Amino acid sequence: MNIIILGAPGSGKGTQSAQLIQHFHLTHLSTGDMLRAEVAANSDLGQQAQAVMAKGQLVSDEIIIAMIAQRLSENGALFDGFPRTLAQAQALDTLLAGKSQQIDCVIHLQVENEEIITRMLARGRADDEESIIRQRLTVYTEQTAPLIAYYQEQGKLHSIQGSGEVSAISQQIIDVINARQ
Ligand code: B4P
Repeated sequence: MNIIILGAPGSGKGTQSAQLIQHFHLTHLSTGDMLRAEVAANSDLGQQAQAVMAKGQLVSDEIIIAMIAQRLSENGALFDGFPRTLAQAQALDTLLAGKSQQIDCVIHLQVENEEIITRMLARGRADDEESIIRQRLTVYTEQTAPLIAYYQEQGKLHSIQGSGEVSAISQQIIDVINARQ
């Protein structure tokens, strides 16, 4: 089973992924976590990525797709924060088709922008400064939100209200995934 968790920055993708990988025993593939690990290791890729992330922009499709391609397994995965562009989504479809797999279900977490800003200011990660958060929300609208229609047309999209108790949101997602199996 391959599942994507899609949503604006701060919508709770990482938070919900932590619950879902335990419940469904999936491999967690978070491109944000991978990039932060590269930054922490001060690798060439990390140095490149840090500058881009600090501005609230997306790291290049080429780098991201290569990172994911290296980590795909035969057992299915939970994709967290990936894909974020149409090019990434199409590349993922091609990579999975090469393994006779496909995306089974896309969970779209919906949260109002003002709640997102409040959450992220409270989190206080390096890229959680208000002007950067607003930039990331603009990038989301322009480059990532088109994926909602992409997966809707394939009949794979499930939109879930992402505000409220974390455990109640997790349960709704689990119910949606179980209903598709
Ligand atoms: P990510 O690491 O993907 O992070 P995110 O979108 O900021 O956060 P997420 O939605 O996971 O929120 P979280 O659960 O932590 O991306 C970081 C950067 O990496 C991007 O800006 C980009 O530069 C780069 N990048 C990553 N993937 C890329 C790709 N594919 N292509 C190009 N570039 C890429 O939740 C946020 C906060 O809300 C937390 O403090 C949490 O505790 C809180 N929260 C969660 N659920 C809540 C709830 N229900 N109620 C109240 N608070 C809640």
